[in-house]
This record gives sequence, structure tokens and C-alpha cells, in this order.
Amino acid sequence: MSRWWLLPVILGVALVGVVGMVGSVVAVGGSEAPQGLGPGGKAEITPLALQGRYLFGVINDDGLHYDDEWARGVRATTFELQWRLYEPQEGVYDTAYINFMKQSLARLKAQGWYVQLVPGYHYVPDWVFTKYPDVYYVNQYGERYDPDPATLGSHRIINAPFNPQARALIAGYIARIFQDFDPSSFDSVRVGGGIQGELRYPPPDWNGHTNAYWAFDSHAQNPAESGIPAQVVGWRPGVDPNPGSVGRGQLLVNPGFEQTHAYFAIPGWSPDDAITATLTTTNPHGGSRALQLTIGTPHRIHQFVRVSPGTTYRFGGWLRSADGVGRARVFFNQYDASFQPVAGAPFGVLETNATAWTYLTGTLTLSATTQYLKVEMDGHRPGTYFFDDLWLEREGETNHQDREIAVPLAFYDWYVQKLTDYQNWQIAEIRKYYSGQLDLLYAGKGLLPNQVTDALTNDLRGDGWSEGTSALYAAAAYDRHAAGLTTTQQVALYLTGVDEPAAHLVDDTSPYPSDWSAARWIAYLAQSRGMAVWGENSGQDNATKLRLSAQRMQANGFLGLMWAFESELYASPNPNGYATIADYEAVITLYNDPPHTVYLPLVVR
Ligand SMILES: [Ca+2]
Repeated sequence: MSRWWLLPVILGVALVGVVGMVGSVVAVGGSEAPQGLGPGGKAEITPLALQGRYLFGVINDDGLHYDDEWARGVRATTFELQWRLYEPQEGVYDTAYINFMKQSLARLKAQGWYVQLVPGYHYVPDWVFTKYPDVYYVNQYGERYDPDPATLGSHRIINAPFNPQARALIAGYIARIFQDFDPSSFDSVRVGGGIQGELRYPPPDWNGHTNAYWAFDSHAQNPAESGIPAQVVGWRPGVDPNPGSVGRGQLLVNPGFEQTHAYFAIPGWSPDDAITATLTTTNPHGGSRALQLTIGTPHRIHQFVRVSPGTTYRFGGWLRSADGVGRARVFFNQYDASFQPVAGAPFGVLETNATAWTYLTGTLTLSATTQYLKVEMDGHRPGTYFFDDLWLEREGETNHQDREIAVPLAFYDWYVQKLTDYQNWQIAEIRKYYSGQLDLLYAGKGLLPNQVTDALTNDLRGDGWSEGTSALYAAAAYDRHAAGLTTTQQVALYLTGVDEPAAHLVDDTSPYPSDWSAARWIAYLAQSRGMAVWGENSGQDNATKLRLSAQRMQANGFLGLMWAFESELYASPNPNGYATIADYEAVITLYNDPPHTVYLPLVVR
């Protein structure tokens, strides 16, 4: 069974025949993955092939530059509706606004533009909040998500993942759009529903807190409505202790490697990309499974464990080596509150090259600044190694019960799943009226499974390794959202932030997703399920970022690129050095004249 992080080398360059269709891109090929992207997910992917020319577009056009843009090769634009302008009072639709937008649309279609509809239900009218005060997101501190309308009016989204009334209101607005506008006018429709129309929960920073999870309204907390697991009802991350940590003297999670999970290869443990970590049922020491590591390069699997500084800990476990030469090793390394190694601090180690299960123990007294022990396993040279029934306890501990993360894990699985469900609900709702392409807005690279594992083993307290990333609270586990799509028919993934992270921070030639740009990760997820992929930059970007974005578009088999924002392309004066429309024209010419039909697809075998 293959593991998600075990992505083999990227193979070759595909040559696709030239199809000289100006302003047209067609995605062909691809295959439907029969299952998710987690462990056991698809390992054989037929690449999407791109024929014809890349589709270059602009975002937030003001309607003044269509002719100029068209002459320079720009062929796509967003067409943004805003619910708050469309329906200023409940059931009252602004005819003047709608007619104006209809005229704009007619003009775009007459000129041949590719029109990406932004339905704009993330621009919520004021009356929704006054008439339906129940529609707010609520975090674990009992606080409503209610950004200041004056300064953050475009962030006032409603709690549609959990609140049926919020969904009903959005559904009514969507129906109205496709009643007023001919659905066939739109070449694609954006789907996301969170802030800026992206698929995500509100941000973690709220009212002085930095770890807000937005699933604590009465609907979310009602099992009959939300399916929240019983043991999770009322449990507040970072406020309530993890019941599986209270009074448990054995500090390692899943120390016997008996647990399994749909998305984590080894629950509680975070393997580096470059190793193969599996659960083996062959000859475990205890229970029915043991950890098997196959190592070719110096990499490890780890778990961070919160400990008390200046305290003595004891540890032990069962280890063995496959070849009798390489030594199986378990390290206990000291880390401070900032997750930096404590300089000069001693480490604990267990190691053996015995081929039979061997029991080893050790002791380590921590420094005054140590907050975490990073428990790591590897082998001292390439080979295969086995581990089972590890333990770590404070000296003198009498409670030997294993720590476990069932509650944080159940909470987070549910929190992510509810956003997947909201994604699927939006698709189904729009599909009632519209059969064309849907662009799912994924905000950047999001989370990788190891980041989630590290947060869970810290009980989602908010201060652990990887818990500083907003993607955790946003539930931006895009591998899960893509795997959880109920349909991929005419569905594309659309990345916001093609320019992120900066080029020097990523390696898109690496076989490992942790090294990749957001563009490569989202392209991988899309193509894993036979979907097309494209996207836009972050905005306020210079010509270097423009060229980088176009390179990533090509390298990852995107349909095209939308540039944010049109106003910046035409900025005059341009004191911030934004990419100009001339820069954009040069990029369009480079990639489309003659049509480029060579790119690096994500062939994964
Ligand atoms: Ca075991």
C-alpha cells in the first residue's frame, strides 16, 4: 500500500500536439481516482494534457480596458456580483444594479471574453445579520465572528457550514442569480464561500485569541444537526484539557502503533517525506502492529511531547534491525518553547542492531529551558528497522496509562469534514442551475498531514509545533477536501496565490510535497482526481512575480492564469512597482505566441 508522502520521481516531459485555438484551452485526459488521496490513495495518475493556448485573465476589471486588454491577448475576466448590492433588503432585488451588470455581461460576451462568475455570497447584506442574528460563526470562547462593517465589510461571511438558515439564504440568492442571468453566459463559476470567496473558516486571530476554531454555535454543537461526535460536544481546543492527557503518566501517543486513520499513516507520529513508515502486522512485539521504517537517507519520524523543564524522565521500548548490521535508534532530543533545539543539552538514545526484539531503557534530565522532547526514530544507515511498545515517563511516575488524542483527533476530523461538506453543498446548489465549469477556490498550499499530526499531539492547545499557521484553523486540508469531493465532473481546482511561496523557499523538482509551491501541491491534488487546475496571484505583485506565476502555470499544467488586479496593471503612476499591462502582454506573448504545448505534467507512478 503506497503512502501519500511517498511520491516517486516526476517523470519526463509530455509533448502534446498543437491545436491552434486562439483563446481556448481544453483539458483532456485525466482519470477519476477511485478513492481518496490518503494512505491507500491513488498512486497512478494519468496526466491532464493541455491543448491550445493558456488562458490569461484579469481580476476586478473596471470595464474601461477591455479593448486594450483584448489587443494584448487577455481573454478572461472575473464577473463579480455582490449579494449585498444585489439584494439590499430581504426579497428586494436592485433592478438597476442587476440591469447594469447584465449590460456589462452582454458586452463581454459580444467581444468573446471568457467570463468567470464570482457569485459573491461572501458579501453578505446587513439585513441578514439583523434579521437572522443566529447566522454568525462562533468560536470556542463564545465569541461571534462579526468584523467591523466599516473596515472589514467584505469579511462578514455567515456560518453556512453549520447553520441551515444561512444555507437557505445563500441558496435563495444563488437561485435568483441564475434566474436573472443566462447560465450559459458564464464560462466558469467560483465556489468557496469563505472570506474572499475561498474555501476556509474565519481566521484564528480574534479578540486577542490566536487559536479560534469556528464551530461552537448551537447548530455546530448539536449532534443531530452537525454530526459532531458525542465525545467532542462542548470540548474547546486550547481551553479544556484533552481528557486523554489528564493523569496519563505514559506520555507518548500511539506508542504501540496499534492505531490507524484514513489520513495519517501512523496516528500521532510525523514521518519525514523521505522515509517509508508503515504499520506491519508481521511479528509485532505487542498487539497486532509494529512500526516499520525503511530509510535510504538520514530522515526520521517524530512526535513532540510536552514535558517539564529541569525534570528527569525515563524511557524505553522494543527495537530491532532487519539486517543485523544497521542500528535501529530512538532519540529523545530537547527543544525549547520556540521549538528550537536546546543548545548543548544532552539527548537520550536507545539503539540496537539485534535482529530479535530487544528491550532498551534510558534516563534523561532536562535543562531549565526545555519544553518539549522530540522523540525521533531512524536507523544509523540505510535499511529497515522495527519499533514497538515505546514509553516515556517522568521519573517516579506511578500512572502508566498511555496518553491518547482521541478527542482532539475526532474534533479536527469533524471540523475539516464539515468544510468538505460545505464545499460539496455549494457545488450541488450551483449545479441545480449551471452545468459548466466550477472553480473551487483553495487559498494557498494549506496544510500537510504532518502539520496536523503535530498539532494534535499537542492537544490542539494552540502553542505547539505547526499551530501558528492560520491554515490549521481555516481547515485548509486541501488534500482532504479534494479527496472528499462528491463529484469532479466539470470541477477545477483554482489556487489563490500562484506566486506563493517565493521561489527560493520551494523546490518544485522535489518528489516531496513539503518542498513544493502551492501551485504544484494544488495541481497534484487536482490531477490526482482528473481535474483541471488554474489560479491567480496574491495581488500587489511585480513583474518578477508575474513571470514566476506564469512559469508555475506552465510547469504544473494549469489552464491559465488570472492576474490580480487589473487596476494594478494600469496603475499610473506606479510607485509600488506593480507588474504593468505591458509586462503582462510580454508574458502572454512568451507563452502563447506561438502556442506553448510543452509542459511538465504531474505524472505520478
Ligand atoms: Ca504494537
